Amino acid sequence: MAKQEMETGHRRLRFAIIGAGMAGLLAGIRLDQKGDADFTIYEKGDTVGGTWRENRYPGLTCDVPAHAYTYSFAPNPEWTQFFSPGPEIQHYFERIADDYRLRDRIRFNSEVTDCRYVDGHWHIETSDGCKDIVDVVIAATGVLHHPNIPAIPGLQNFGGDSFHSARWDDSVALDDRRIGVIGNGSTGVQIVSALSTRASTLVHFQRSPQWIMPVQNFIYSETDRHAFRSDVSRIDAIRFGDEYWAGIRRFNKAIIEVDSPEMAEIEGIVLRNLEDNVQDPVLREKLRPDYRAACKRLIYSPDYYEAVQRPGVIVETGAIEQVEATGVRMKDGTLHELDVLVLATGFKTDRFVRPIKVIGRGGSNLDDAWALRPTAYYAITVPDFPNLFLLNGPTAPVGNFSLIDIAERQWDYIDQLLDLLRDGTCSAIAAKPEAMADYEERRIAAAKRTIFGSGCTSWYLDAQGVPQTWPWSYDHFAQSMAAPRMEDFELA
Ligand code: NA7
Repeated sequence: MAKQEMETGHRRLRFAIIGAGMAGLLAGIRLDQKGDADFTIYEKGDTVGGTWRENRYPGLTCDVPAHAYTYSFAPNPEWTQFFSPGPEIQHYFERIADDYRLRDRIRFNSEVTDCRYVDGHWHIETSDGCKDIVDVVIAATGVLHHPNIPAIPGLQNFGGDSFHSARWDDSVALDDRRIGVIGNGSTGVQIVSALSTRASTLVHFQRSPQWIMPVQNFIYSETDRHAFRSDVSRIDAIRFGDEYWAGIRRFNKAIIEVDSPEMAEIEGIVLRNLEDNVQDPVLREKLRPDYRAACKRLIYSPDYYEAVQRPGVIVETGAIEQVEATGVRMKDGTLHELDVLVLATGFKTDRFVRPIKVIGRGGSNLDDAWALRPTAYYAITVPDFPNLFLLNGPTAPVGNFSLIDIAERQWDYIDQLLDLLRDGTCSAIAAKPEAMADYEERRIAAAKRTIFGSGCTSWYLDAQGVPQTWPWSYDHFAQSMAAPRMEDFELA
């Protein structure tokens, strides 16, 4: 028996983790804690953090309370606000990588290009010429990181500075300049709120209006942080407390029971926010959506309505004709002259795992398996792709709650499957095709009934117009992750 097997009592497995964002770091920490020392985290970027590394735009803030958007095992008394700013979150993940001694396990600037399942092992290739052969692949590749560049004619002709929100150019001056922002998802709303006091003029190009949930983002003072440092139960009271979880359950019920009192409450709040806080009736009508609240991902903002009512801020709802050297031309002939044009136009949200070429058992290609829509059995495994496990993959819960909590629960599930590899019960495990088909049939039927399927466009919808989300209750998700249904798996 090898030395590690004697120490841990289980087979030595080699792992490749793809991505050193929130989920990839989690996988590394958990494997290490379990005694699975033989893993490499492959990261295409030059540091950890994933989405928080890539997004650096002004106003970037997580819309999940800071103390809930942390690993359960690594509370952070240092958050300075109820909703943390992006740079603090990036700093947190950098610190985690140091505290858990992960940096030596991460191969940076190494983009995985190929994963091929050959004779019971995954053969990995990276852009920097690395080849690896592993037993298990953990795909922690994230959801929102392939920028969607809109097909607006003339974009390349713009004479000023232009970039996507996730490719922010820090060298570009913003103060007292004429700035345009296309897109009003969470990103566009946060950017406009942040720049409304800095730009000389700010044009927010809005294709569809958004419902806005009013929130307060209060500061944690040094006294608060000292209290968190000296007594972690104060942090636990926030992240594990009844108030936070009751809020999650209420919101979750609203999403899945669209005619519930919980949804009526949300509708009432966002409608009052619009009616009470936008004074100009013309602007108010421009900002009024014609679809139900939370159909698109609900935007939480303390100050968007205030921002768009500042002098020099224009909400432009006309159709864009083209981009010209000096600005954006509308179909009615209006030209908005601009120095800076920000594309807050979202992401290609069907790219899960891709563009990595993934070839599974018998030559199955993940691109083919996902030709209709990306999906996975309980969001974790795909038939014919044994020992490949997804974190925050397709059909996992999304909504205004912590993806860290989701990934931790998914890891607990994956870990139970890994135990079967570790103890020699099997050397390969994947969901049965019939279990996958049954899951998808039930999931799609339920997803269409959620608020996300109630008649709007959004990044939650797949190419067939079906929400690519977990459509049941959060508690059902937690129960499902607590214990895999072993009869749904093929063991080899
Ligand atoms: P989103 O939420 O996908 O928003 C993208 C925005 O860009 C949305 O307002 C779109 O309008 C708009 N858009 C996209 N293409 C165009 C074109 N061609 N012309 C005009 N407007 C366009 O992305 P975000 O980055 O804001 O947020 C993504 C998630 O990141 C967010 O939900 C959080 O989870 C974090 P549309 O509504 O389609 O009319």
